[in-house]
Amino acid sequence: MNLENYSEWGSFRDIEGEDATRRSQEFYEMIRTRRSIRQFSTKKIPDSVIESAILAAGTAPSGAHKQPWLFAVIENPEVKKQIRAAAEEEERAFYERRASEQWLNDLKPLGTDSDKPYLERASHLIAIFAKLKDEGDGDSFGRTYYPIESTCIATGILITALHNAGVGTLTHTPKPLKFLNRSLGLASHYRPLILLVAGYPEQPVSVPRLERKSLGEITKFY
Ligand code: IYR
Repeated sequence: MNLENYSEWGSFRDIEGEDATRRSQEFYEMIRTRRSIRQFSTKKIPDSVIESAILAAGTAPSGAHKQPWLFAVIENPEVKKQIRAAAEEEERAFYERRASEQWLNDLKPLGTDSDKPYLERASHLIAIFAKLKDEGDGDSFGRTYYPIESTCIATGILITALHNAGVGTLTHTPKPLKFLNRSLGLASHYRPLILLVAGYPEQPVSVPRLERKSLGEITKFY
């Protein structure tokens, strides 16, 4: 292993015993209250919260450190309106034609339909793109590696950071999402992955009754 490009990283300090346990439990207590939100108020998220959450997302590991992601932050009511119209068109096709009976059945507990008022109401939409190529010099393109995996990891951190700051999110994925490239003027090597709805939940906050799998169900220890 060639360590020529390495330098000392002072940020890692050993966290011992009880301290480690307490911190891991505190983090779990914080994140276990995250829920997908489908009723948003119109209250605005401060710019500073959006900015530091995106900086947090940008700390995700990525293939060959290419950081192959773009977070398109949308607050403009006209752009939201356009995105809502395009998303609802795809959703109507999904609910009326594309979705199988089984899929529709699986969605029943969530009570969702093609009406997506939160795409206009919520404070922000963050359209998340994976860069399938990197802009190089002039007309040439550089490569990116594992752009989709890397961007999904970054998205997880973004959702966690927003939740930690009291912001509710919904990972909305109308398919196909190509209309986002048109609405936002982005070339096709930007692959739209998720339209993240971000804002403050309408009070009192209401979410579907559901249970999370236990540790035993989601883990195998060797
Ligand atoms: N995209 C649709 C349908 C939908 C699909 C899944 I998988 C969900 O977990 C929730 C909804 C919609 O947003 O209504």
